[in-house]
Amino acid sequence: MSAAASSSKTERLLSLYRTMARIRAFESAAEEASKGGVAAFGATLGTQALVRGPLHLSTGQEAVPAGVCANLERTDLITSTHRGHGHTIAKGAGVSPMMCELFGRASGCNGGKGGKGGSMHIADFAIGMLGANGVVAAGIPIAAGAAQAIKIRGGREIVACFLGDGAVNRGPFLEGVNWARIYALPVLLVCEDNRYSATTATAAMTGGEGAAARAHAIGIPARVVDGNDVESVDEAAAALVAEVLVVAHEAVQVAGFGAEVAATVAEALRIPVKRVGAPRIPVGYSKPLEDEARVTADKILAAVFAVRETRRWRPTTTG
Ligand SMILES: Cc1ncc(C[n+]2csc(CCOP(=O)(O)OP(=O)(O)O)c2C)c(N)n1
Ligand SMILES: [Mg+2]
Repeated sequence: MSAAASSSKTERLLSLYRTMARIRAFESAAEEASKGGVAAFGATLGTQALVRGPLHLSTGQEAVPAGVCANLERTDLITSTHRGHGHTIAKGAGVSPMMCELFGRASGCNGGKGGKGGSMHIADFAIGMLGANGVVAAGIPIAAGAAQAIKIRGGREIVACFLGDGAVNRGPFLEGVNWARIYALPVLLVCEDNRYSATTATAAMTGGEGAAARAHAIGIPARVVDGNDVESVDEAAAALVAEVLVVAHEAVQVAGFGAEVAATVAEALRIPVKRVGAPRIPVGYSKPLEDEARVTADKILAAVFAVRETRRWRPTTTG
C-alpha cells in the first residue's frame, strides 16, 4: 500500500472511530440522565431525572451506523428503529439538540416540534434523518415512500433504512421491501441483527435463515457482515450503495396481460419501462367467453346485493 493510500485509510478509520466514540458517549450520558426517570433504569414517581419516558439505547451497536452513514451524502435520507440515537449522530446531527430532545425541551432537534418526539421519535430533517420509530418495521414503508419520491423527482439520493432483526417478521417488511424491489427504488436496507427482539431470542420466532435469505427471496442482493467490525460494515455499505444506485436507474420490466396499464402507471411515476415481448393473450380467451363471464359476474353481484338487502340491520322500536 502506498504512503498516500495508507494515510487516507488511517484517516478513514479515525473518522469511523470518532463517530463510534461519539455515539457511545451520547448513549452513556443519556443513560445517566435517565436514572430514576425511565422504567428500565428504576423510574420513581416525582423524579427529577432529565430524561423521562421510553429510552432505547444502542450501546454496543455503534459500528453499524458509523460504517453505513460514512457512505452517505448529507442529502441522502435515513429511517430508523426505536433505537435511533446512533443513526441520528452518524448521519450528522448535533448531540446538544439531540440531548435537548430527550429532555423534552423546545430546543430539541425535532424542528418546530422540538421536545415532543423524545428518544423513540427523534428526527432531524435538516440532515435527512426522517425519524426513529416506536412501531417495529414501520420505518421500512417510510423509506420506500421517500425513495419513491426521490425517483419521481429524478433525484440521485438514496435512503438507508435501518431495521432490527425482529422487523423481518412483520408485514411491513414484506410489503416495503417488495415495493422497493419492483420499482427499483434507491433504498439500502440495513438489518441490525443483535439476535434479540428486545427481550425475546429472535431465532425462536423466525422461520428460515433470517433477513438476508428473505431479501434474496424478494430479488434483493444482500450481504452478511460482522456488525462489530466497522471496516467490514464500511466496505459492504460502499459496495451496496453503488449497487443501489445502479439498480435505481434500471428500467422496470413489464410483460404480458395488463402490461400497458403497468407501463402507464410506471411512466406516470417517471420510472423507466422496458417492455418484454408482446402482451400474451390467455389460452382460451375469446370475446363470447368474456361476455358470458361478465353476465355471470353481474348475476353473482346482483345475488350478493340481494342478500345484503335482506340482512340490513334495522333499529328495533321499543315501547
Ligand atoms: C408493531 C410492534 N409490535 C411490538 C412492539 C413492541 N416491541 C418493542 S421493541 C420490540 C423488539 C424489536 O426487535 P428488533 O427489531 O430486533 O430490535 P432490537 O430491540 O433488537 O433493537 C418489540 C416487539 C412494537 N414496538 N411494535
Ligand atoms: Mg434485534
